[in-house]
Amino acid sequence: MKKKVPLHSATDWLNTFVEPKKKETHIIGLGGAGCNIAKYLYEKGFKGTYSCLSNVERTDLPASVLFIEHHIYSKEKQLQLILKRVKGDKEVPKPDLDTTIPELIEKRLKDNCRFILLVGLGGMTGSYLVKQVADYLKDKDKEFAVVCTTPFNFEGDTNEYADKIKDELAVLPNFYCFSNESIREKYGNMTMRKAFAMANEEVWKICKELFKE
Ligand SMILES: Nc1nc2c(ncn2[C@@H]2O[C@H](COP(=O)(O)OP(=O)(O)OP(=O)(O)O)[C@@H](O)[C@H]2O)c(=O)[nH]1
Ligand SMILES: [Mg+2]
Repeated sequence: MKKKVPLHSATDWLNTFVEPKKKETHIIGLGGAGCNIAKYLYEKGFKGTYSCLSNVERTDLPASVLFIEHHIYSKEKQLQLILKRVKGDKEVPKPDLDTTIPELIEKRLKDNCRFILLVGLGGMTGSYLVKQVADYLKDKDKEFAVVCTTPFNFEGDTNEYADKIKDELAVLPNFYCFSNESIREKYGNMTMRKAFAMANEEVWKICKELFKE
């Protein structure tokens, strides 16, 4: 005897073809903080593919995350910049750093995905590259969001620099910023590790709300 196919399962089957395929999300962690936040999202089960970039090798990232070690400045340049800061030169550094987007990242930016850029503003690697990557995506008309954090008040001059980059990024349509300091304001002093974890949780909440259909 011929087996009857229930009507509802037939329509379910049809729907799988009719429904447009949702774009995959590609998460890119830039700089040390960006890598940490990307790792946090991954461990929370945030769906997507992941790339991370830092000037320090990261062996703690999950195997499926594409990690790129990338140096926008030499050891000498880093020392120069640090000394400049130590001497109290308040001029926001705009040295001749290499802000070319690394090839492997650029390749990923061409994918038909939507993107989330994660960065802790205030350092150099992430803060310098996020603008270039965001401009590239904007230019290519890609769907993307930038989610960043700003430093703790006690990080001093770093805040000045973070604010400058934040102002530049704020013109983007999907720009979100979480202040690490707000964790201390709300919960008082605690270890950096705990405060970062709490800040990362807040960034994760922001990301969860993104690209909702
Ligand atoms: N929310 C959060 N913020 C972090 C974390 N780690 C560092 N930060 C913040 O991010 C800021 C930038 O630090 P990094 O990301 O290490 O800087 P970088 O982009 O790697 O730059 P360089 O190391 O200077 O080349 C710091 O001033 C901290 O306030 C983290 O795990 N979570
Ligand atoms: Mg770093």
